[in-house]
Amino acid sequence: MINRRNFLVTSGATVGALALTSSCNAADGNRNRPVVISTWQHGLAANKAAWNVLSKGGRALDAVEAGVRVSESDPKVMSVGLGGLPDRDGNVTLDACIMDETGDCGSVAFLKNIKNPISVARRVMEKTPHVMLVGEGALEFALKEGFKQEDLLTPEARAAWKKWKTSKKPYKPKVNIENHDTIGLLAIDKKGNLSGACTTSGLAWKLHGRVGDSPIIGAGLYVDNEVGGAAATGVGEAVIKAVGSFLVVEFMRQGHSPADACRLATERVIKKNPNWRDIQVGFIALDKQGKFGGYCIQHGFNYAVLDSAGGNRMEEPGSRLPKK
Ligand code: SD4
Repeated sequence: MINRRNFLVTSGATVGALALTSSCNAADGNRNRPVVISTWQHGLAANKAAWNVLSKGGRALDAVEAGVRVSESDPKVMSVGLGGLPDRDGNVTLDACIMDETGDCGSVAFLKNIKNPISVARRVMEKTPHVMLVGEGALEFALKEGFKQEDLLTPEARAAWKKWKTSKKPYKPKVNIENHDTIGLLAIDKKGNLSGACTTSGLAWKLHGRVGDSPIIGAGLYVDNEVGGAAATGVGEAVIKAVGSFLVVEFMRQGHSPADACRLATERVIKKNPNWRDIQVGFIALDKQGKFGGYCIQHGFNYAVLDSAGGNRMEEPGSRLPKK
């Protein structure tokens, strides 16, 4: 079960307002909706934007897109969109995917110079017969769709890259508090429909051309409206090997709670990655009843939840390794 160490960040008044705008809440039996849940501290701001859509009776798909666009557009979030840390050659390359309640999905990978790859992923889903576009083709498509090109390498990200280059430190894909991270965001709307979005600049100092789990349906994100949704954060290579988010959903289908499903999927990641003690992988999950949970390898991963019962707050999931 999740460790409910809640860090309430909304004021009591805000929580009250949230309660008023929601037609269902955790108190009415086992149905909690709407709910939005997202990875890491920057999820708090994303949740708010998603809640603006959900509280008005909007569709989960619109909510997840609106939510993660906040992190993508924030230059201070150095692992997503504008301001994302570059690869080892100084290129910011972005990965994102989105999935709706019908099982439809869209994805972009290795996309340069477009601040909101999640919206390009949605267009791929809605306007093409394909699921995934990458690199130059994805950029060409985005430009045809009216997206604007911009330089995503902020002075702060450039300085961090220069510092890493001059330090000549060996590359180590460590992902935890010190490298704030991919946003995966899941939502259930008032109608009980689920959607999810995942977007990232990937691991800092990666090889040029490297794509992680985040744009891969089933790895970084999976949604099945009959069961629930899941999203992953951490070292993408490890998540891909276990098809992590799909696995979480399948464990929920078998009757496991969201937190337990995340724990079981983390165990599978551990089994498939002998280096697991040196990396972080974390999952979040949200089921059809609006129950949520998470689990990770290393202590230090947290996620943001917003529902009418508890407001917008951080939750700390269980971890396989204890706090150091
Ligand atoms: C990746 N999963 O590209 C992403 C990295 C990340 O939080 O930042 N995860 O592998």
